[in-house]
Amino acid sequence: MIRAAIFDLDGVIVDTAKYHYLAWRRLAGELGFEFTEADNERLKGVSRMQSLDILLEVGGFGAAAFSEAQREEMAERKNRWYVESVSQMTPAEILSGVPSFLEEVRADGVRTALGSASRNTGLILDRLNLRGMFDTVVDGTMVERTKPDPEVFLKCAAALGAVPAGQCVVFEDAEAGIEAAAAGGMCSVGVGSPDVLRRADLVIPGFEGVEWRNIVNRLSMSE
Ligand code: B16
Ligand code: MG
Repeated sequence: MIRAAIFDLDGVIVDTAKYHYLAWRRLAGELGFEFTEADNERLKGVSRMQSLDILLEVGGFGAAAFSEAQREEMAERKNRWYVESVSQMTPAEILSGVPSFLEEVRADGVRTALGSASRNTGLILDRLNLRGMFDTVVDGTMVERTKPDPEVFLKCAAALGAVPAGQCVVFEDAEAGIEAAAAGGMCSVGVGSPDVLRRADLVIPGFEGVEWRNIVNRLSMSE
């Protein structure tokens, strides 16, 4: 029986990957190299500092090329550009089918949580007017270990009233997030392509036309 549904933010509720990409690409440009959309795929679900390390590796910079202070400054510079973009977001950018899906989940008596690696989660939820749809929010400011560690999802389950992991389902667009769900003993629904989200219990392309009860039935069949 599923008692809690935990949602990732970027790539599940809203497509902020494009804003992350524009900001990382601008930083790469200032450092004198090109950062492609394919490179950007590697940053999905990964924390800000880990993303910076991947970007610097793509640019051919070795681990010792920059001091800790320089790396912090670069991550902050990127974040300022990113925040400028997401501050302009409106509820129209919520991914198709998401609001009605969340309503169905809640109407079924299932508790809802948002579990994201992003330290900008609060700002984004306010811009989208979505805070009221989640019983709890755990974000990148509240965890020590990033996905694929299950900490963020386990904290969601705890905050929802110690819901056992076996009664939680996680909706995720990143491989690291699907692994985190499995590591925490939770089942998962991948949002995106089955080729990428191979380890998910079930994969959907998005929420448009997707019914909550149908997901529950399909998950119980895959048990
Ligand atoms: P920030 P999620 C993740 O959010 C993004 O997928 C990832 O690309 C980003 O680097 C990370 O948040 C940190 O974001 O710089 O805003 O703290 O997918 O876990 O909701
Ligand atoms: Mg994501």
